[in-house]
Amino acid sequence: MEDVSASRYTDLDRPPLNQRALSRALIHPGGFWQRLTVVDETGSTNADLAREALTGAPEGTVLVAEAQRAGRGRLDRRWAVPARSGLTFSVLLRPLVAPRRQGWLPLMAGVAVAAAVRRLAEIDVRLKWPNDLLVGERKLAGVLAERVGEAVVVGVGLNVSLREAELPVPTATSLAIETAGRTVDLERTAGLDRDPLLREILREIATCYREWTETDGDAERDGLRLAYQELSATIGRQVRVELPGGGLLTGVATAVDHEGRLVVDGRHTLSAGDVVHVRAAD
Ligand code: BT5
Repeated sequence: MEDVSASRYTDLDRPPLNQRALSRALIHPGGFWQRLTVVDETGSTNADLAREALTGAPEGTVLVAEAQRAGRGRLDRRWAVPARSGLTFSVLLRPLVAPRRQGWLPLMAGVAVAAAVRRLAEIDVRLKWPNDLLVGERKLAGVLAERVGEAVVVGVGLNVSLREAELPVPTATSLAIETAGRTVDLERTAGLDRDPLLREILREIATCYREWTETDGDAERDGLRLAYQELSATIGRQVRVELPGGGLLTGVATAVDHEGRLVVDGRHTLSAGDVVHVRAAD
């Protein structure tokens, strides 16, 4: 993969996030978020928070990095963006929810990020199962949920100001690319400012997560399943699923079940760990 860590865009184009302002806006007594740290650079925010989870960091801890040297995707893949061109952060959750329902957690995060982005950037973002955020066929953001004992670290990478030439893969896109050509007025509301975007995303995650845990993870009862279905770019489509063992499954994605698994042709159920890739079939 091309090295995109060095960017020819200047600091002025990409102002840093303000940890104090973010903390002031998000952390209140009795609120969900407990601690928010912004670091200039790290390996991976997911790896860092996983370590903190083991030493007892509380639910509601947030770690944001302006740059990552080894951003993680699923299955040992990478997440790469130039410094300050996107949002790369992780949140620590300790869900007291029946284990069989915890498959919904990463999907819930996808719904929350999509809702916030749709609201601020006014873009038709959809979810590719399990939790990629797509605009059309191109990937705007990815979510990585990793279990650490009883805790779950949910990491989000969202492309904000990347230009075409900076995209790490041709299938990627960014808010700047998707909102280019809008009038100045729309640009202002286009959610290219990372600070309000991060606030909105974190507020949405807290709201969705609380609703979900209050129903003991029952995606049916808390409306999550419906919200997910409405945003889904996968359900109803012909898909080709690559399985880790090299197998291939084709069929129509018919639903997401009560455990967050993708149902293909009404009879095959797939959890995220059983899948390398879900593609729209040609
Ligand atoms: C994901 O994995 O999409 C989850 C990405 C999660 C990244 C966040 S950043 C903060 C936190 N800390 C971490 O270390 N990770 C999380 P996956 O579905 O496996 O997709 C990875 C694939 O997306 C790569 O193999 C590339 O093809 C592609 N990709 C890499 N960087 C991308 C980018 N910036 N935009 C779009 N696609 C990208």
